[in-house]
Amino acid sequence: MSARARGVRLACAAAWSVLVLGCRGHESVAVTHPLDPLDAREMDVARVVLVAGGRLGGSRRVSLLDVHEPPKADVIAGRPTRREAFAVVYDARRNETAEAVVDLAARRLASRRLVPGAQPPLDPSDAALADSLVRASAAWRTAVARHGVRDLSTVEVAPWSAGYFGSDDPATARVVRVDTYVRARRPNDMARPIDGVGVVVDLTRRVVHVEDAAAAYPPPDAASEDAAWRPLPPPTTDAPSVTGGGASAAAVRVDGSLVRWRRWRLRVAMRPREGLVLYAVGFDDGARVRSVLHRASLSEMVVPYGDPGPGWYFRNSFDAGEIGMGVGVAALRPGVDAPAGATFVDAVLADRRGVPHRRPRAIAVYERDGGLAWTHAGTGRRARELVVFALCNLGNYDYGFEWTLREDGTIAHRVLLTGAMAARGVPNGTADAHDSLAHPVTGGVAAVHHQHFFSYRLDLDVDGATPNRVDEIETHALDAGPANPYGGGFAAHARTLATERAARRPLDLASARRWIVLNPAARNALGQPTGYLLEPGASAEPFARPGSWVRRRAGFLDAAVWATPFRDDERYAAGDYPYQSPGGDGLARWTAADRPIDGTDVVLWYTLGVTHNPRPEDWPIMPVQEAGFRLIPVGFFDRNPTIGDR
Ligand SMILES: [Cu+2]
Repeated sequence: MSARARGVRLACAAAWSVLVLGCRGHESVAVTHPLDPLDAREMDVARVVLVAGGRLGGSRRVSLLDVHEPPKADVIAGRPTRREAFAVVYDARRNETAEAVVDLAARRLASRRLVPGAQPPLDPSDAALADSLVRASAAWRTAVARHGVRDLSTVEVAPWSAGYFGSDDPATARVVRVDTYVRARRPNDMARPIDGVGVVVDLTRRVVHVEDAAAAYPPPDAASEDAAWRPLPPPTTDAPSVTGGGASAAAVRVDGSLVRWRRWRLRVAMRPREGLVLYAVGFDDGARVRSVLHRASLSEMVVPYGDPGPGWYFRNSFDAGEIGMGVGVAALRPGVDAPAGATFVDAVLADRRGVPHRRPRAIAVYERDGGLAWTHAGTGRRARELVVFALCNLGNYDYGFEWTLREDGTIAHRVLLTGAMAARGVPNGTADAHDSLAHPVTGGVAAVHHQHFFSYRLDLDVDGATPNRVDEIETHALDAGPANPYGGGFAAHARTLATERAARRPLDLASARRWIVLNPAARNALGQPTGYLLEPGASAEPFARPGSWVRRRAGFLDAAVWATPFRDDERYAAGDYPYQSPGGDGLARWTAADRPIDGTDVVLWYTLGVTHNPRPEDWPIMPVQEAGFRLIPVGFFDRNPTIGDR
């Protein structure tokens, strides 16, 4: 979107819908939207206000600078909203975290508060300080030397989020844990781990504590690293290959955050914490644009590793809340990360000083072939689908987030996992000695078993924000007896989940359990309430024990599905500040009140899991592994909506 367009709106502080792209029949669409991320000019205003008020600069740095979203009620009603910036500022000297809201039109600080005991995400300043403290530590140098590494100029240290294990009070300590590696020659920094050297750094007190495992053996050598990059002999066929995905940008219109493709209308944004966010998603049925999703985002994620030993037990990265998914957004390479024919959308993110930086090609939007749409008796047609894609690099891992919208009303989400697995060194020649906790993947390297959990916040507004409800659908075999004489009978049953506690639900393969968000005030031609159904894909149960620190901190793992009544300030499943958090926050805390959800503006939360048992084929860089879920219309239409479409 142009700065000029934003300026016009800021100047008049008017209803956001006054600026329209033009009308096409019944459709008039605003260029901008109240949930749009801050642009560079707005970030500049926020920074100037914070610095002028003495709230930024010196030992204070920006941890987060993002739009302060206006109340949803105002957005839905189309009422005028204020553009505001939300900043999280960390004062390293005082070890204090503060939140500030800046009124951008008035250029003034609207509010500010300290958040006692809150630790903001790990950032490059923390990493740099941890690096220098570790390198100055005699205990660390001794530990590294014990593993046969003398030349410290070849050694890299990698910071990890600290976790929380009953000590390291976030009110008094800011802790980073550090891994040690021999510097890699290839693009996999995990290839030459110095095993068992765990370092705990308290940045507040500048204290370094080294946990060195008893066994010491040298890290893998350069030849071992190179061996993993040796290609197979070339294939024997000369047939030309097809690359790039054959995408078309021509069918897609992108104006600022607004994406229009066939019947779909949606907004896309790159946000510093959540990464790729979709909002104002609606389906144009020819008469009007019908609301489906108000906002869909990654709420939090966690990656628990199974090895309980030194250097590993703490690894439970909350990659969104402890680092920032959008902070790690990659510039997509046309023809590699996304098809060359895609439309690319830039993002603007602030650095530690609050200075905006343009991040090119943060989001790719394109149409691609969608396979077969439907067919029967010589009729049928091919499907097309719209893809919205972003790629985020979080240290060793890379996560792709792909939303696909189809002409039949389906919204599919896939998360793509690639990059370098976290690995430990093992004595050379180990083939399977570590296979209970880790699996050898190349000479001298074993990758540790771990899980990835992604918690999505799905604010479905099916034909409007309210009243929505959540029904659970289960299918059960009929009892044997006269009503089921041949034993093959089964039937589907629906029940409404009335309150938050009732809506904490596990997956259940045996009953094909599904959840549907319904709007009883909107009916299809058959008289049924219109709805969208959450269809889980492959998933995983957490192996960390109930009551363990990671389970307390990632309380959202206690159920695959949660439902809450909408609240503007309930956005992150593990709470606003998971770094060093002792837990109990987020979904676990909010839903303890057991608020009613039937008839409210329902938010559905879904956590999908991947159990990653490493294999040699995942080394040196993992082929993309994927997991996902679908939102599919149920009674939202009267029939297959693609009949008659061309
Ligand atoms: Cu993994």
